[in-house]
Amino acid sequence: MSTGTAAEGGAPARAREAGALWRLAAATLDGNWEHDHTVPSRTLYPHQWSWDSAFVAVGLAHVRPDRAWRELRTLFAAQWADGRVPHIVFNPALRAGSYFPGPEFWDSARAPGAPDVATSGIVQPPVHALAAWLVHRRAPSERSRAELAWLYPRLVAWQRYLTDRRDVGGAGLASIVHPWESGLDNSPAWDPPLAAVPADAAVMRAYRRHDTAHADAAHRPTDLDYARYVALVDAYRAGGYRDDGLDGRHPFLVECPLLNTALGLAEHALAAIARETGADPGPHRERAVRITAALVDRLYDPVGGTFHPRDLRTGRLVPARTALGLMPLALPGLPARPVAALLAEACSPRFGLAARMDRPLPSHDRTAPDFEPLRYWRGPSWQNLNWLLWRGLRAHHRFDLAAGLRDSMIDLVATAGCHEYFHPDTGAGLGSPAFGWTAALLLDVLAET
Ligand code: 2M8
Repeated sequence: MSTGTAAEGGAPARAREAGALWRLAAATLDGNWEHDHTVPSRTLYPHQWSWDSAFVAVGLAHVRPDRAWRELRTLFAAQWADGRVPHIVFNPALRAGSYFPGPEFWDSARAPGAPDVATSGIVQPPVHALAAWLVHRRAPSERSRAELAWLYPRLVAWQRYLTDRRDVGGAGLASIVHPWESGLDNSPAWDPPLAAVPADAAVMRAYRRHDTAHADAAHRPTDLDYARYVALVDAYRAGGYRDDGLDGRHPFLVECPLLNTALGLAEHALAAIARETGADPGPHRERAVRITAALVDRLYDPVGGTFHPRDLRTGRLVPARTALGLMPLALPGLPARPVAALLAEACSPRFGLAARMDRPLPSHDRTAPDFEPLRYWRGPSWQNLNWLLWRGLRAHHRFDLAAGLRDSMIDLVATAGCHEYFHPDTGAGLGSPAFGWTAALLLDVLAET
């Protein structure tokens, strides 16, 4: 696959292509808009997803800022009393069975502190403060300041939930209780901790998977994966989605490098939002420093030169080298050594980052035996990971590599459309064909070009 939109045709052709891509991305977001939020995909994911909405807001800021704010407001209107932002907010207008596991499975209504609307009980990476800040920065106005002021206490409560209730390891990082909380559902990073969760694939005969009706089963998590996903929700829901005492009773507890990178990025964004809304940015800056230090201390392997999840059940780092490990580069305060190591890791044959990329960035080490180019988060290229890394490269002044990654991101959509994910060798589109964050984040990189 040839990457680099500058390859043929010169500047006017490039500008024409950028214009067409812009219109495609804006039309995709319009098509996925659903009265007060954006669905990730009309077929596969017809409700509102937490981190999708944050990425989508970043894109909407370029074309429909009113909707960007609405998107975030709708999500935060479903925030739980303890501060958690649920990973799915269900659209009550949809028929039962339009997604598995649906509202009846999560049964949030019975959980203390859940909102009136039905939601899931788990979370996703907290990229919302960053999104809110970027939406405001795109076109600061009285309106955007008012939106920031509305969101600020909610975003602070969201951080508190993660840092106070989810710090199961007691070292200043949040733990995830389900692979879905990382956003990278079936990443090889979760194989060892997930293997310890007792489950039988036959359990899935009692349920109807919705995803395999809309996507190729060979591209999706297996039935055994799903049996374990279901078992983990069962366990968490049985405890009323409470977080006290998780250590003794929950079978999956992991410190994730991506979720904790987002946690640190959120404190940086909250410092900026606090400054803008008349609050004190100091505590946010201090927390960003502490989270960054805890990430390095707990999840960085100085010998291997990358970050790994820490499985709290065994106390050990999970050995797989996945794209999760590159994500701390997004933190502006990351010390020089891990920065240099992550740049080397990203530019190695494992991930192939370059100023001119000949293949897209994979979500997993392409030299690993368990690399699967077609299966979801086990190899394919995803635009949200590309975008976070792109921002990190710019934060660390690697504008050459950032430009290479940006060109690759643009090329993927130019070649295949706004697909959910892409084949890491050919760039062919995989998963849902009209996917929210792919469209949104493309707008953001095009706007910076
Ligand atoms: C995928 O996750 C959901 C469960 O939350 C699923 O597989 O059904 C992941 O790609 C996740 O990161 C994403 O937020 C969600 C909606 O796009 O789909």
